[in-house]
Amino acid sequence: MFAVHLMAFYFAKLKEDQIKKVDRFLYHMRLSDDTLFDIMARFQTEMEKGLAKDTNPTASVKMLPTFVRAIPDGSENGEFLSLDLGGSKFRVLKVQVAKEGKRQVQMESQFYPMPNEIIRGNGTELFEYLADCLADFMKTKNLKHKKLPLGLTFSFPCKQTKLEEGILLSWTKKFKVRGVQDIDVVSHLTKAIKKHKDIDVDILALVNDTVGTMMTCAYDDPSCEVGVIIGTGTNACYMEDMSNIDLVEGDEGRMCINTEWGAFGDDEALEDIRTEFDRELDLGSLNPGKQLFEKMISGLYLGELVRLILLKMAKTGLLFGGKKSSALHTKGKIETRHVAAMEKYKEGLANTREILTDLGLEPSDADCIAVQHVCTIVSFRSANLCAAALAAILTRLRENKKLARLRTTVGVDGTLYKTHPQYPKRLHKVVRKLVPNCDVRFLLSESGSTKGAAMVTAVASRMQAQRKQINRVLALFQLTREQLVDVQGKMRAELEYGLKRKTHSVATVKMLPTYVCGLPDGTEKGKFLALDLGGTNFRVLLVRIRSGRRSVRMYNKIFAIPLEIMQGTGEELFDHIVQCIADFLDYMGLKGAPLSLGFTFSFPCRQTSIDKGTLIRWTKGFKATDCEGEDMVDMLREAIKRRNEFDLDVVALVNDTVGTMMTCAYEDPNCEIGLIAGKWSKLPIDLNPFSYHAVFCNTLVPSQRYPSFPNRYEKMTSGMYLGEIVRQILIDLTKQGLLFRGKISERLRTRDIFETKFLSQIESDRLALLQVRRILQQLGLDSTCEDSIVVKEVCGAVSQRAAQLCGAGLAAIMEKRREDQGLEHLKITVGVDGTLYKLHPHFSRILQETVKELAPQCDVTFLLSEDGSGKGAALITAVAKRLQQLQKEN
Ligand code: 0WK
Ligand code: 0WK
Ligand code: BGC
Repeated sequence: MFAVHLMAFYFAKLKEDQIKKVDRFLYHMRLSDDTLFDIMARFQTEMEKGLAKDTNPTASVKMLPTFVRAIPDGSENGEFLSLDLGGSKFRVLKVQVAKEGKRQVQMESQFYPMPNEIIRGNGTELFEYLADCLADFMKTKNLKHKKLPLGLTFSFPCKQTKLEEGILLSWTKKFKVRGVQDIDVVSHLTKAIKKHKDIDVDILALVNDTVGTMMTCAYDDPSCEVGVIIGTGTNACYMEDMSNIDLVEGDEGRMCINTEWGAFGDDEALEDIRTEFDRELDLGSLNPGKQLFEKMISGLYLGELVRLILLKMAKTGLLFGGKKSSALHTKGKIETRHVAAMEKYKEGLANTREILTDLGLEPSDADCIAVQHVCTIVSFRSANLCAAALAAILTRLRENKKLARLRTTVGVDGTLYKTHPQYPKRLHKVVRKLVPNCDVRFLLSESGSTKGAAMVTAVASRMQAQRKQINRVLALFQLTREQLVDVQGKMRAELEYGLKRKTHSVATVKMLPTYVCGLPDGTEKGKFLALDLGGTNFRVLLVRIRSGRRSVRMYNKIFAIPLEIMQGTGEELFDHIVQCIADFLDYMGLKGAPLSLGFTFSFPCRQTSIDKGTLIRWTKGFKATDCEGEDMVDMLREAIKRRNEFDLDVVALVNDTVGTMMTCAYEDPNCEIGLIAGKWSKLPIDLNPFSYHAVFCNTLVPSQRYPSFPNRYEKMTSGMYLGEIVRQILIDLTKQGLLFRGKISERLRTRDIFETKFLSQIESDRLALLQVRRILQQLGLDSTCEDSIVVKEVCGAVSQRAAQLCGAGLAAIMEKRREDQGLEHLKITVGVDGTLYKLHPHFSRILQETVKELAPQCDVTFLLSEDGSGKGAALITAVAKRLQQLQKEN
């Protein structure tokens, strides 16, 4: 028994000595916590540099966008092919995702050798070899008759501008194939596959193995948002906020970033921790100066590092009594599987002796203990360095989410992580030490990255199919130049129809004379009352016109027109209007003052004089009875009489388009057209000597030619309807399962629930997708990023068509003005008003571009009416009063 204790003491002492000896020799490889925190901070800086547009070109950690925007959501299904190139083995797989709706994945795979002459040959040979393996696999699995989508796991740094493309930046690990760098590997593989006439494959996605690993694990654990490979090579990816990725358009949602952390330190950022052995290994590697971080971590290098250390220790007599063997001198003789074997708990020392013996050495016990500890230090440093970089990524995720504590899952794969006995434990422990405010679950990827690649391909093909269907719907709203010219031509014809006595009655565009014949000449002066009814707000205004200075002072009050008044009796409506006038005059202390009144009445009226206008029909939700066919000025005068409180002279009935034109003409005499692009859309034109307002809405008047479809033009162009059109489209797309996972909310079923102001909000460039999602939430819609992107596209398509159609109509009028005046070029101003034109982020620009395109010989100024049409109505009243005065004097 004493002998046993003596032996144990001797052995423990021996071990202690050897460990100390090795610790001293490899002092630089033992990284303190401070050093690890420092490396973590350095890596965080490198990530920033890689993500930023201006520093990315010089960054060593390239932070490559992968165009993988979402993890699997369980709706993926179908049959896919997958190639897995870049790890220790090359595999071809068939992946069946979610058969009969069950959330499961079945895989059949075949490994194929990667001969040296292929991985060190030229590109054409490589891709043809891959295509041959694929063809062989499809033959074996009887898939040649099928057209199948393929996902390519390509585990090398690739610059991507889309999912199905990958420009190789550089080879790493054992690969050094000529003629592939800086080329798109997808198109080259596609070309090679095409040579096999009997297989039909569509490469839909190229993914890095880290991304495939993250997706594979995310299929089982949706909180997985990091993928790490610690295998032949090493690397990591994670889901980054789009707003932090300068290299890709858009700020919405997230995208997976392939960090390519293997190149960390290629800019000498880690020279202080790299040792002579790292430098020696690098010099002897296939890519000196490159992948320096990887060369301190991954499986392709750990064994070689140990060999170089053992060789140096032998040379300095610290091992094997200074004896060396040719094997110990031979590069690559010690592999990482040997290191893993030597670090096994129980049989580690025995393995060490066996391995050293196989290397032609005669190791002593002390040597074996020492060598085992060398392995420990080398692999421990590897785990530490990995942990430091991973901790940096986890910290970034926590900060992106603005969380005090992050709960997340890291998907891991790679032979070193999987086969080295201590590696996972060491890595987890150090990560938790470096980021105590992160609860990290490490999930080993059982089925490799290809399952993940199939997921990405499944998502890509689903998105591709969806995109096709969505594009089909959106295409309905995309108007070609020919179509716009056609609309312009039709509008032009309708203008002529409307003007001609013979065709007026059948015309859809009614071209109603307004009896506004003259523009203000600056002599107008006095106080005028104006009413502005028919837009979003009902306003009563007092307009003080000062002669000679072409400026007016305005006081106004906005009043509501309750629905029951809009849809009550005509008498109630006009009594309500007069009540508002009374409140306003009270408020202005002008009750009883004799005032002339201009009445902006924005509904189609057939006028026979400036103060006589018969309502043709109500529009815009107004339905007051006993009004259609009645003279609106009479009804107002009767209501004023009924009130018998003030002395008002209703001088002019004006459409809001005419009021808007006049308001703008007061500043710019070139203004001969008024446009309302608001909740409703209309256009008046001044056609010598009469201004007509081409009430498109009067297309609303059922005429012989269009008995039943009133307001078509307005229903495609005005704010009142755009939201409703969007709602209809969203319902249609949701029914097709293309949006909101096919779930239509109760609120979305509600007519007019999707207000046009939502379009303006959703389409504003400043609004992040998150806010779009908030709007959709208000409609009871639980949306994904993709959903929000599609909703934004739908809004854009609908508002673009509206603006273009408005532009085509306006261009028709301008061209008529120009030709009527026999001008080669017409310089003209359009006075504009209306909430859609004023508030929608793109409407006015698209409308103006369309006019420019369709009426190139017109030099058009668009003048926004700041004061509304009420001012115009007052000016028209002043002009009418002036002309009346003139007539009296003559
Ligand atoms: C298995 C994955 C593959 C990846 C490999 C990395 O399916 O995509 O490249 O792990 O580990 P290695 O084989 O290099 O040890
Ligand atoms: C403001 C004008 C008013 C016109 C309105 C149209 O003062 O006469 O009806 O613009 O824009 P909407 O309010 O329909 O957007
Ligand atoms: C490559 C990475 C790959 C990693 C793991 C590295 O050498 O650059 O793209 O993810 O190895 O296979």
